[in-house]
Amino acid sequence: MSLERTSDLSRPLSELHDNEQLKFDSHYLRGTIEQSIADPVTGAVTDDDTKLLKFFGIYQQDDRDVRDERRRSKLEPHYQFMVRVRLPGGVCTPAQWLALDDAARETANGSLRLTTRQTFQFHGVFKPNLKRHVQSIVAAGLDTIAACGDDNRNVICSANPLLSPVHAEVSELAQRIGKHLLPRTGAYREILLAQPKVDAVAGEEEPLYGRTYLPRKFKIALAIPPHNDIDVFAHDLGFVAIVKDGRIEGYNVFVGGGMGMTHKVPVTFPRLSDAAGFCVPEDVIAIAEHTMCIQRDFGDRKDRGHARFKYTIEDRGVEWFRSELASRFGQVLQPARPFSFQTSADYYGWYQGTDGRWHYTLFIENGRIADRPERALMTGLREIARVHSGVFALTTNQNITIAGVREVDRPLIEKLLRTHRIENEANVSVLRQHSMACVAFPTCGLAMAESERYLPTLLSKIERILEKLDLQTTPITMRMSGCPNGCSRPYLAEIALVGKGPGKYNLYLGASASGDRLNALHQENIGEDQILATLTILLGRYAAERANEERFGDFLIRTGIIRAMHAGRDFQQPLPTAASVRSA
Ligand code: SRM
Ligand code: SF4
Repeated sequence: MSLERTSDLSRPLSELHDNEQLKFDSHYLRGTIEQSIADPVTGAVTDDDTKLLKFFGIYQQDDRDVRDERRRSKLEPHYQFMVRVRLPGGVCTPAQWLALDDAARETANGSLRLTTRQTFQFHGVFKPNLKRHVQSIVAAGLDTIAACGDDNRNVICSANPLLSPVHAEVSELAQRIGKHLLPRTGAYREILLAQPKVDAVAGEEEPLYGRTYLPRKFKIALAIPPHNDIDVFAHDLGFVAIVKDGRIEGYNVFVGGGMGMTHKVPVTFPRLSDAAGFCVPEDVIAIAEHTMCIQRDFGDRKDRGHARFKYTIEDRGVEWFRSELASRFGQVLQPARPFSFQTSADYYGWYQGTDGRWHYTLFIENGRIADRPERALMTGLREIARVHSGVFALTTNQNITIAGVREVDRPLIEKLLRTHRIENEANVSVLRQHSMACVAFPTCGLAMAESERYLPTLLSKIERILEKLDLQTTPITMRMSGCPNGCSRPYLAEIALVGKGPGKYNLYLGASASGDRLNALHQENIGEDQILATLTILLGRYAAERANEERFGDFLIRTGIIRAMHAGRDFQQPLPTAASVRSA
């Protein structure tokens, strides 16, 4: 692997990944998207335009449930698009909620999907509806720019801005960082919003990104201790607010986190970020910009499997980063300051903010908002949006907080929750409240196994085990991903299942509950029977042997059943475990 500087300006494009040439030649992401969308012969766009459209929050997909059937019938795949909204900080107004709900019904598959990065996804948007769909999002005062692609993604932060002045300040900062790092190309407006072309020289330059943008996606997150709801160590760049007497003194800066890996390719691995230092609030945006630009210039542009910032940091070290940052920023980061996290879970139900207003965090199973016979979630939330005077704050655990409810309005919101049978208490076990699954089938082109559609059933079976052991009120984080890319941040769950093939998963165990310790591979390629058998044994031991208040992940580490993993290169190796457990 090369440690040379690898930005588009320093090496011939011919030596780099094909995507670099594509970006370079795309005229700031225009490519032939316009023609591809207009082509009536196919429901798809060209391969190159598929890659470029990602920069605008749009993924081409096909319905994998009918892929084989259509192939047999000699039909092209059932092409459709996933559209992801850019929502820095995860906040929208009730009016925006209603507009997105309308868009889901009119030009998508009738559901909304809350993501692990605090935003909305639409699935099942067909090509003839694509522009109209995006335009309806933009008409609501939102957009989809840079929600995907080799750029700075949605900036996420501790969820609810109305909880306290500190939360409001962090949320506002997340929005400012997101805005500052936005691509400036006019392609989005021209092609998707049908606005007139702007002057090529004045309007289309990308001062931060250049013609080849970033080597890969770049993710920024801001956390407010003691709550690590955003899993701050899982992101390329993390800021942890250091709060004293209700005032933010500054932020600890963490670099080089990420989840994605490829099965059986040990040079790929999830990684927790390293502390790089402390900065004052006024410097955050400059540090975010410089850090992103360091990755722009030094990230691997040849091997996309090695192109995330976590590999730049792993290869070069955090001291190298500190000095590179200092040379660009003109200042050395101060030493990181002490802080501690207690949990990465959401606080559910009703709670009060510093100004006396109420907030209700509603559990949304795997983030999917749709009406089911037993639970009219989509209708219920629409009815709430019609009367709610605060905001909706999306959490990175795929849930929603109905935020800023006045005392006088609380009975009405409670009534609507009850009428549509969507309140937490009626539906959700403690285990389920601490669970997440990525989308996977039928839309995700990379899925190897089911996730969103399977986790609810599996949880019901694990709930029965917990009840027998009298553990039903004990919080345990459980996450599932349909492939090792880790979109549900599974490597930070106490119990994680990562898809290997149809019905088969790798079982990872032993992460901390506060998001500062990765789990480790325990069993490979196992099906449901084996999963339940293993968990029955381990949870049984936990029920019998745990120390007071000890979390399941910590118990597994303390007893040596799982060896703690902090960073990488040996993450994919199966670990030695107690014989009794191994034979389960
Ligand atoms: Fe993800 C790719 C869904 C959060 C790591 N992710 C995908 C795609 C777009 C599949 C594709 O490339 O064709 C998935 C679309 C599925 C679908 O049908 O909707 C997808 N990722 C999701 C979401 C919707 C999962 C969810 O259930 O909520 C999340 C959307 C977040 C958002 O709003 O922006 C989502 N993805 C994540 C996270 C979690 C996070 O960022 O906190 C990760 C791990 C963190 C990280 O980036 O390291 C993540 N997604 C990936 C990767 C692996 C990247 C890597 O470094 O190797 C891929 C594959 C890729 O980029 O090549 C991927
Ligand atoms: Fe798709 Fe894999 Fe992400 Fe799940 S983890 S959404 S299967 S890319």
